[in-house]
Amino acid sequence: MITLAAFGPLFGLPDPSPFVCKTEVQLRMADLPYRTERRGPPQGPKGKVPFIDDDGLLVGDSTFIRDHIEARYGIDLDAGLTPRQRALAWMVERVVEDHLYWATVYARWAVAENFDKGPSIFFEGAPDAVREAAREGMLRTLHGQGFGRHSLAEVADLADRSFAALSEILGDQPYITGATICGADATLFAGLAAVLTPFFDTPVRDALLRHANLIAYTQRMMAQFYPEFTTSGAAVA
Ligand SMILES: N[C@@H](CCC(=O)N[C@@H](CS)C(=O)NCC(=O)O)C(=O)O
Repeated sequence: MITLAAFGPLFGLPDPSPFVCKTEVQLRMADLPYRTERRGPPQGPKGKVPFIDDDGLLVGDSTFIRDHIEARYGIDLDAGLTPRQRALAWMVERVVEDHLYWATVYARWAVAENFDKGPSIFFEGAPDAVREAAREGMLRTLHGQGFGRHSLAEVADLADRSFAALSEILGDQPYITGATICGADATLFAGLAAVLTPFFDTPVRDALLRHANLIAYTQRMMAQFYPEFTTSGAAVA
């Protein structure tokens, strides 16, 4: 049985980490039995979550977890896609994980009121100094990545360009590459849901709210993969 290290439902989301959420959706797409367990980044092979424990084998990083489950269980989450659609799917993943993710991190960690009601929860019970050091560490990471050098409005502007591009690509298709669901739909859904949660009121979210097809897509995916979450009263918009 696969165990997925996760934080658990938080911030109005199935998981506060879009990478965990992506992996969970891919496990559900693959129809593989799994359970989640609260294990923190330091316990993982890459020092991050998600990671899985598959009968004693630890695999870290959502992309390598996908590789592992596809190879070990004979699954292709991109089955039916043309080479061009597969290429597009990879590009979509890169925009979501290497661009939009950092706008999400900025909105949660760099905006003081969002940090106080959001990520600071991870350090509940710890001394204030630990919480502050973690926040400063993330701000340094954002500075290194680049977004930390921008204002919130500039970050929202950059995010908006990615939302506009994704909205254009999605159009009125059910899934990002067309009629057939693929692995990148898990990534896109998780990345959009992380922004769309009403728990954090940010200009990045406001930018996403301008794209009705992305909102409808996120809600459809939530209903498809987390019916229990949708009916528990949580919402993504
Ligand atoms: N490339 C990784 C990214 C995972 C990631 O950034 N996870 C964050 C949570 S959203 C984490 O564990 N951060 C803890 C840390 O960096 O110490 C993946 O695809 O799994």
